[in-house]
Amino acid sequence: MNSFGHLFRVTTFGESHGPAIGCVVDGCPPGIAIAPEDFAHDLARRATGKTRHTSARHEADEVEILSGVYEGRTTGTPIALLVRNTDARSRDYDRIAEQFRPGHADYTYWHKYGIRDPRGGGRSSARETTMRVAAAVIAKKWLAETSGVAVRGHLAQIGDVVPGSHDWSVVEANPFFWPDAAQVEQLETYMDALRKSGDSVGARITVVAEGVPPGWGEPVYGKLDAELAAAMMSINAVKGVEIGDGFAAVMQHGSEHRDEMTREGFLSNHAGGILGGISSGQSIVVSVAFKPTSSLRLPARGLDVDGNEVEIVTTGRHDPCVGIRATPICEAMLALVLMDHALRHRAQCGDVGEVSPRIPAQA
Ligand code: EPS
Repeated sequence: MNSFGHLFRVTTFGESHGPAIGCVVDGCPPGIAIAPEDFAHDLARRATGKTRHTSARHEADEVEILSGVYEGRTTGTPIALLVRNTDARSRDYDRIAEQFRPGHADYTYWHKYGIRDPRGGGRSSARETTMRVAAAVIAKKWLAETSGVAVRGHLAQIGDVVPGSHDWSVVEANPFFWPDAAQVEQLETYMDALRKSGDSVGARITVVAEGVPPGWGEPVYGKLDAELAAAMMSINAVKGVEIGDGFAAVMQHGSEHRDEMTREGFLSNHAGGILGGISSGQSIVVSVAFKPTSSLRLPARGLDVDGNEVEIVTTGRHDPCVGIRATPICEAMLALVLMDHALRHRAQCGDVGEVSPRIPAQA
Protein backbone atom coordinates (compact mmCIF):
# COMPACT_ATOMS: atom_id res chain seq x y z
CA MET A 1 0.00 0.00 0.00
CA ASN A 2 1.28 3.40 -0.89
CA SER A 3 -1.85 5.24 0.26
CA PHE A 4 -2.63 6.64 3.66
CA GLY A 5 -5.71 8.10 5.35
CA HIS A 6 -9.44 7.56 4.84
CA LEU A 7 -11.18 10.83 3.84
CA PHE A 8 -8.01 12.88 3.37
CA ARG A 9 -6.08 10.28 1.43
CA VAL A 10 -2.48 10.64 0.34
CA THR A 11 -0.78 8.34 -2.17
CA THR A 12 2.93 8.78 -2.79
CA PHE A 13 5.00 7.40 -5.65
CA GLY A 14 8.54 7.48 -6.93
CA GLU A 15 12.07 6.33 -6.18
CA SER A 16 15.06 8.24 -4.87
CA HIS A 17 16.96 8.04 -8.19
CA GLY A 18 14.01 7.94 -10.57
CA PRO A 19 13.04 11.02 -12.59
CA ALA A 20 10.64 12.33 -9.95
CA ILE A 21 8.71 11.67 -6.77
CA GLY A 22 5.13 12.73 -6.25
CA CYS A 23 1.85 12.37 -4.47
CA VAL A 24 -1.87 12.49 -5.09
CA VAL A 25 -3.99 14.02 -2.35
CA ASP A 26 -7.60 12.91 -2.65
CA GLY A 27 -10.55 14.13 -0.57
CA CYS A 28 -9.19 17.60 0.07
CA PRO A 29 -11.93 20.16 0.78
CA PRO A 30 -12.35 22.82 -1.94
CA GLY A 31 -11.42 26.44 -1.52
CA ILE A 32 -8.06 26.21 0.28
CA ALA A 33 -5.60 28.77 -1.08
CA ILE A 34 -2.47 26.91 -2.22
CA ALA A 35 0.45 28.03 -4.38
CA PRO A 36 3.70 26.24 -5.30
CA GLU A 37 5.68 28.57 -3.04
CA ASP A 38 3.65 27.47 0.02
CA PHE A 39 5.60 24.21 0.01
CA ALA A 40 9.08 25.74 0.05
CA HIS A 41 9.44 26.39 3.78
CA ASP A 42 8.65 22.91 5.10
CA LEU A 43 10.41 21.16 2.23
CA ALA A 44 13.57 23.15 2.98
CA ARG A 45 13.31 22.27 6.69
CA ARG A 46 13.34 18.56 5.73
CA ALA A 47 15.83 18.71 2.87
CA THR A 48 19.35 17.36 2.62
CA GLY A 49 22.32 19.58 1.79
CA LYS A 50 21.38 22.51 4.02
CA THR A 51 24.07 21.99 6.68
CA ARG A 52 27.18 19.81 7.06
CA HIS A 53 25.26 17.62 9.51
CA THR A 54 23.02 16.03 6.87
CA SER A 55 23.49 14.27 3.52
CA ALA A 56 25.27 16.49 0.98
CA ARG A 57 22.77 15.73 -1.80
CA HIS A 58 21.43 19.03 -3.14
CA GLU A 59 17.87 18.67 -4.36
CA ALA A 60 15.90 21.68 -5.58
CA ASP A 61 12.73 20.17 -4.04
CA GLU A 62 10.49 22.43 -6.10
CA VAL A 63 6.84 21.40 -6.06
CA GLU A 64 4.84 21.42 -9.29
CA ILE A 65 1.07 21.40 -8.83
CA LEU A 66 -0.30 19.28 -11.66
CA SER A 67 -3.98 19.18 -10.77
CA GLY A 68 -6.68 19.96 -8.23
CA VAL A 69 -5.93 23.68 -7.91
CA TYR A 70 -7.58 26.38 -10.03
CA GLU A 71 -6.78 30.08 -9.74
CA GLY A 72 -4.86 29.39 -6.51
CA ARG A 73 -7.58 27.39 -4.73
CA THR A 74 -8.17 23.69 -4.24
CA THR A 75 -11.13 22.49 -6.29
CA GLY A 76 -11.99 19.32 -4.35
CA THR A 77 -10.57 17.14 -7.14
CA PRO A 78 -7.36 15.08 -6.73
CA ILE A 79 -4.32 17.27 -6.11
CA ALA A 80 -1.22 15.89 -7.84
CA LEU A 81 2.13 17.23 -6.67
CA LEU A 82 5.43 16.48 -8.39
CA VAL A 83 9.05 17.01 -7.31
CA ARG A 84 11.74 16.19 -9.86
CA ASN A 85 14.94 14.49 -8.68
CA THR A 86 17.81 16.70 -9.77
CA ASP A 87 20.90 15.49 -7.87
CA ALA A 88 20.85 11.69 -7.72
CA ARG A 89 24.36 10.17 -7.98
CA SER A 90 23.60 6.57 -8.80
CA ARG A 91 27.23 5.52 -9.28
CA ASP A 92 27.58 5.54 -5.46
CA TYR A 93 25.42 2.41 -5.53
CA ASP A 94 27.10 0.50 -8.41
CA ARG A 95 29.37 -1.53 -6.12
CA ILE A 96 26.62 -2.52 -3.67
CA ALA A 97 23.82 -3.12 -6.20
CA GLU A 98 24.10 -6.87 -5.73
CA GLN A 99 24.69 -6.75 -1.98
CA PHE A 100 22.39 -6.56 1.01
CA ARG A 101 23.50 -3.75 3.29
CA PRO A 102 23.01 -4.69 6.96
CA GLY A 103 20.23 -2.70 8.61
CA HIS A 104 18.72 -1.72 5.26
CA ALA A 105 15.58 -2.80 3.44
CA ASP A 106 17.67 -4.39 0.63
CA TYR A 107 17.28 -7.93 1.95
CA THR A 108 13.57 -7.72 2.76
CA TYR A 109 12.62 -6.00 -0.52
CA TRP A 110 14.53 -8.75 -2.35
CA HIS A 111 12.56 -11.45 -0.56
CA LYS A 112 9.26 -9.68 -1.07
CA TYR A 113 9.53 -8.64 -4.72
CA GLY A 114 12.40 -10.70 -6.15
CA ILE A 115 13.61 -7.50 -7.81
CA ARG A 116 14.68 -4.10 -6.49
CA ASP A 117 15.93 -0.69 -7.56
CA PRO A 118 19.21 -0.42 -5.64
CA ARG A 119 19.93 3.18 -6.62
CA GLY A 120 19.73 5.20 -3.42
CA GLY A 121 17.56 2.55 -1.82
CA GLY A 122 14.88 3.10 -4.48
CA ARG A 123 11.44 3.28 -2.92
CA SER A 124 12.79 2.57 0.60
CA SER A 125 14.76 5.84 0.59
CA ALA A 126 13.95 8.62 3.04
CA ARG A 127 13.53 10.75 -0.08
CA GLU A 128 9.92 9.52 -0.15
CA THR A 129 9.18 11.57 2.96
CA THR A 130 9.43 14.73 0.84
CA MET A 131 5.93 14.08 -0.47
CA ARG A 132 4.45 13.46 2.97
CA VAL A 133 5.76 16.86 4.01
CA ALA A 134 4.35 18.41 0.84
CA ALA A 135 0.88 16.89 1.36
CA ALA A 136 0.93 17.99 5.00
CA VAL A 137 1.48 21.62 3.98
CA ILE A 138 -2.14 21.55 2.81
CA ALA A 139 -3.29 19.76 5.98
CA LYS A 140 -1.43 22.17 8.29
CA LYS A 141 -2.96 25.13 6.50
CA TRP A 142 -6.52 23.76 6.67
CA LEU A 143 -6.16 22.75 10.33
CA ALA A 144 -4.89 26.21 11.27
CA GLU A 145 -7.55 28.06 9.27
CA THR A 146 -10.60 26.01 10.21
CA SER A 147 -9.77 24.90 13.78
CA GLY A 148 -6.84 27.00 14.97
CA VAL A 149 -4.73 23.83 15.30
CA ALA A 150 -0.96 24.40 15.31
CA VAL A 151 1.48 21.54 14.76
CA ARG A 152 5.14 21.88 15.70
CA GLY A 153 8.02 19.73 16.85
CA HIS A 154 11.59 19.55 18.04
CA LEU A 155 14.47 17.14 18.44
CA ALA A 156 14.26 15.72 21.95
CA GLN A 157 17.42 13.56 22.08
CA ILE A 158 20.46 12.68 19.97
CA GLY A 159 22.29 9.60 21.26
CA ASP A 160 22.56 10.22 25.01
CA VAL A 161 22.29 14.02 24.76
CA VAL A 162 19.01 15.45 26.06
CA PRO A 163 17.97 19.12 26.15
CA GLY A 164 18.82 20.89 29.41
CA SER A 165 15.96 23.34 28.92
CA HIS A 166 13.07 23.94 26.57
CA ASP A 167 12.49 27.12 24.56
CA TRP A 168 10.29 26.87 21.46
CA SER A 169 11.67 30.16 20.15
CA VAL A 170 15.14 28.68 19.49
CA VAL A 171 14.03 25.45 17.78
CA GLU A 172 13.98 26.89 14.25
CA ALA A 173 17.15 28.89 14.80
CA ASN A 174 19.64 26.00 14.81
CA PRO A 175 20.33 23.09 12.42
CA PHE A 176 19.06 20.46 14.87
CA PHE A 177 15.56 21.73 15.79
CA TRP A 178 17.02 21.72 19.31
CA PRO A 179 15.12 23.51 22.09
CA ASP A 180 18.15 24.46 24.23
CA ALA A 181 20.34 27.12 22.57
CA ALA A 182 23.10 26.63 25.15
CA GLN A 183 23.77 23.10 23.86
CA VAL A 184 23.93 23.78 20.13
CA GLU A 185 27.72 24.17 20.10
CA GLN A 186 28.09 20.89 21.99
CA LEU A 187 25.90 19.20 19.37
CA GLU A 188 27.96 20.67 16.51
CA THR A 189 31.11 19.18 18.06
CA TYR A 190 29.35 15.89 18.74
CA MET A 191 28.09 15.60 15.17
CA ASP A 192 31.44 16.63 13.64
CA ALA A 193 33.22 13.90 15.62
CA LEU A 194 30.54 11.36 14.72
CA ARG A 195 30.74 12.19 11.01
CA LYS A 196 34.54 11.88 11.05
CA SER A 197 34.28 8.49 12.79
CA GLY A 198 32.03 7.22 9.98
CA ASP A 199 29.38 6.06 12.42
CA SER A 200 25.77 7.19 12.97
CA VAL A 201 23.45 7.71 15.92
CA GLY A 202 19.75 7.55 16.76
CA ALA A 203 17.43 10.33 17.83
CA ARG A 204 14.10 11.15 19.42
CA ILE A 205 11.63 13.69 18.03
CA THR A 206 8.69 15.15 19.90
CA VAL A 207 5.76 16.63 17.98
CA VAL A 208 2.86 18.52 19.48
CA ALA A 209 -0.53 19.60 18.14
CA GLU A 210 -2.08 22.48 20.07
CA GLY A 211 -5.68 23.64 19.74
CA VAL A 212 -7.17 20.27 18.77
CA PRO A 213 -10.78 20.32 19.99
CA PRO A 214 -12.14 17.43 22.06
CA GLY A 215 -13.87 14.73 20.00
CA TRP A 216 -11.50 13.89 17.12
CA GLY A 217 -10.67 10.21 16.82
CA GLU A 218 -12.60 6.99 16.91
CA PRO A 219 -13.37 4.63 19.76
CA VAL A 220 -11.95 1.23 18.85
CA TYR A 221 -10.03 0.33 15.68
CA GLY A 222 -9.63 3.88 14.44
CA LYS A 223 -8.27 5.26 17.70
CA LEU A 224 -6.44 8.53 17.15
CA ASP A 225 -3.41 7.22 19.05
CA ALA A 226 -3.43 3.94 17.10
CA GLU A 227 -3.48 5.78 13.78
CA LEU A 228 -0.79 8.21 14.96
CA ALA A 229 1.41 5.27 15.96
CA ALA A 230 0.89 3.64 12.56
CA ALA A 231 1.58 6.94 10.81
CA MET A 232 4.84 7.55 12.68
CA MET A 233 5.91 3.93 12.26
CA SER A 234 5.51 4.30 8.50
CA ILE A 235 8.37 6.82 8.44
CA ASN A 236 11.73 5.36 7.38
CA ALA A 237 14.01 4.42 10.32
CA VAL A 238 11.34 4.76 13.02
CA LYS A 239 11.56 2.09 15.69
CA GLY A 240 9.38 3.43 18.50
CA VAL A 241 6.42 5.72 19.16
CA GLU A 242 5.13 7.05 22.46
CA ILE A 243 1.89 8.96 23.07
CA GLY A 244 2.07 11.26 26.09
CA ASP A 245 4.16 9.60 28.78
CA GLY A 246 4.38 6.44 26.68
CA PHE A 247 6.60 3.78 28.24
CA ALA A 248 7.20 5.93 31.34
CA ALA A 249 3.59 5.06 32.26
CA VAL A 250 4.85 1.59 33.16
CA MET A 251 6.51 3.07 36.26
CA GLN A 252 3.61 5.33 37.26
CA HIS A 253 0.69 4.85 39.61
CA GLY A 254 -2.84 5.61 38.46
CA SER A 255 -3.12 8.40 40.98
CA GLU A 256 -0.19 10.10 39.26
CA HIS A 257 -0.99 9.29 35.62
CA ARG A 258 -4.66 10.29 35.49
CA ASP A 259 -4.96 13.89 34.38
CA GLU A 260 -7.18 15.55 36.97
CA MET A 261 -9.76 18.06 35.77
CA THR A 262 -10.79 21.36 37.29
CA ARG A 263 -12.96 24.13 35.89
CA GLU A 264 -9.74 26.06 35.30
CA GLY A 265 -8.29 23.24 33.22
CA PHE A 266 -6.56 19.86 33.21
CA LEU A 267 -3.85 19.67 35.90
CA SER A 268 -1.43 17.55 33.84
CA ASN A 269 -1.13 15.86 30.43
CA HIS A 270 0.28 12.38 30.95
CA ALA A 271 -2.20 11.02 28.39
CA GLY A 272 -0.78 13.15 25.59
CA GLY A 273 -4.16 14.63 24.74
CA ILE A 274 -5.97 11.40 23.86
CA LEU A 275 -8.46 9.48 26.03
CA GLY A 276 -10.20 6.36 24.72
CA GLY A 277 -8.76 7.00 21.27
CA ILE A 278 -10.41 10.44 21.09
CA SER A 279 -8.83 13.87 21.52
CA SER A 280 -9.43 15.45 24.96
CA GLY A 281 -8.79 19.05 23.98
CA GLN A 282 -5.32 18.96 25.52
CA SER A 283 -2.18 19.16 23.42
CA ILE A 284 -1.51 15.99 21.49
CA VAL A 285 2.04 14.90 22.26
CA VAL A 286 3.84 12.20 20.26
CA SER A 287 7.43 11.09 20.68
CA VAL A 288 9.21 9.13 17.95
CA ALA A 289 12.43 7.06 18.09
CA PHE A 290 14.68 6.98 15.00
CA LYS A 291 17.33 4.29 14.66
CA PRO A 292 20.89 5.21 13.69
CA THR A 293 21.30 5.43 9.90
CA SER A 294 22.44 2.12 8.42
CA SER A 295 24.45 3.55 5.48
CA LEU A 296 27.98 3.58 6.90
CA ARG A 297 31.44 3.70 5.36
CA LEU A 298 32.63 1.49 8.25
CA PRO A 299 32.97 -2.01 6.79
CA ALA A 300 30.35 -4.54 7.87
CA ARG A 301 29.61 -8.18 7.15
CA GLY A 302 26.74 -8.94 4.81
CA LEU A 303 25.68 -11.17 1.93
CA ASP A 304 25.43 -10.70 -1.80
CA VAL A 305 22.56 -11.95 -3.98
CA ASP A 306 24.46 -15.21 -4.65
CA GLY A 307 24.71 -15.91 -0.93
CA ASN A 308 28.42 -15.11 -0.60
CA GLU A 309 29.61 -13.45 2.60
CA VAL A 310 31.02 -10.06 1.64
CA GLU A 311 32.46 -6.99 3.31
CA ILE A 312 30.10 -4.09 2.68
CA VAL A 313 31.09 -0.45 2.65
CA THR A 314 28.49 2.20 1.80
CA THR A 315 29.99 5.25 0.16
CA GLY A 316 28.04 8.31 -0.94
CA ARG A 317 26.23 11.15 0.77
CA HIS A 318 24.53 9.96 3.91
CA ASP A 319 23.08 11.38 7.10
CA PRO A 320 25.01 10.56 10.26
CA CYS A 321 21.74 11.11 12.14
CA VAL A 322 18.60 10.93 10.05
CA GLY A 323 16.62 12.21 13.04
CA ILE A 324 18.20 15.65 12.62
CA ARG A 325 15.89 16.44 9.72
CA ALA A 326 12.95 14.29 10.78
CA THR A 327 11.09 16.92 12.82
CA PRO A 328 9.11 18.21 9.79
CA ILE A 329 8.37 14.62 8.75
CA CYS A 330 6.84 13.77 12.15
CA GLU A 331 4.92 17.05 12.09
CA ALA A 332 3.63 16.09 8.65
CA MET A 333 2.34 12.70 9.77
CA LEU A 334 0.67 14.28 12.80
CA ALA A 335 -1.04 16.89 10.60
CA LEU A 336 -2.17 14.29 8.03
CA VAL A 337 -3.72 12.06 10.70
CA LEU A 338 -5.43 15.02 12.35
CA MET A 339 -6.86 16.34 9.10
CA ASP A 340 -8.22 12.91 8.21
CA HIS A 341 -9.82 12.61 11.65
CA ALA A 342 -11.20 16.14 11.56
CA LEU A 343 -13.00 15.32 8.31
CA ARG A 344 -14.18 11.95 9.66
CA HIS A 345 -15.48 13.65 12.80
CA ARG A 346 -17.26 16.29 10.76
CA ALA A 347 -18.83 13.62 8.53
CA GLN A 348 -20.23 11.49 11.35
CA CYS A 349 -20.67 13.88 14.28
CA GLY A 350 -20.81 17.33 12.73
CA ASP A 351 -24.38 17.77 14.01
CA VAL A 352 -23.38 17.13 17.64
CA GLY A 353 -21.71 20.52 17.81
CA GLU A 354 -19.94 21.77 20.92
CA VAL A 355 -21.13 20.25 24.18
CA SER A 356 -20.35 21.45 27.69
CA PRO A 357 -18.50 21.52 29.94
CA ARG A 358 -15.41 22.33 27.92
CA ILE A 359 -12.29 22.18 30.10
CA PRO A 360 -9.34 24.43 29.20
CA ALA A 361 -6.32 22.45 27.98
CA GLN A 362 -4.23 23.51 30.95
CA ALA A 363 -5.03 25.12 34.29
C1 EPS B 1 19.03 8.14 1.82
C2 EPS B 1 20.32 8.23 1.35
C3 EPS B 1 20.81 9.44 0.71
C4 EPS B 1 20.09 10.69 1.19
C5 EPS B 1 18.60 10.45 1.01
C6 EPS B 1 18.14 9.32 1.90
O1 EPS B 1 20.46 9.28 -0.64
P1 EPS B 1 21.46 9.31 -1.85
O2 EPS B 1 22.57 8.37 -1.51
O3 EPS B 1 20.63 8.86 -2.97
O4 EPS B 1 21.88 10.74 -1.96
O5 EPS B 1 20.53 11.80 0.47
O6 EPS B 1 17.83 11.58 1.33
C7 EPS B 1 17.27 12.36 0.36
C8 EPS B 1 17.72 12.40 -0.88
C9 EPS B 1 16.13 13.17 0.82
O7 EPS B 1 15.65 14.02 0.06
O8 EPS B 1 15.69 12.92 1.97
C10 EPS B 1 18.47 6.86 2.28
O9 EPS B 1 19.17 5.82 2.15
O10 EPS B 1 17.33 6.80 2.78
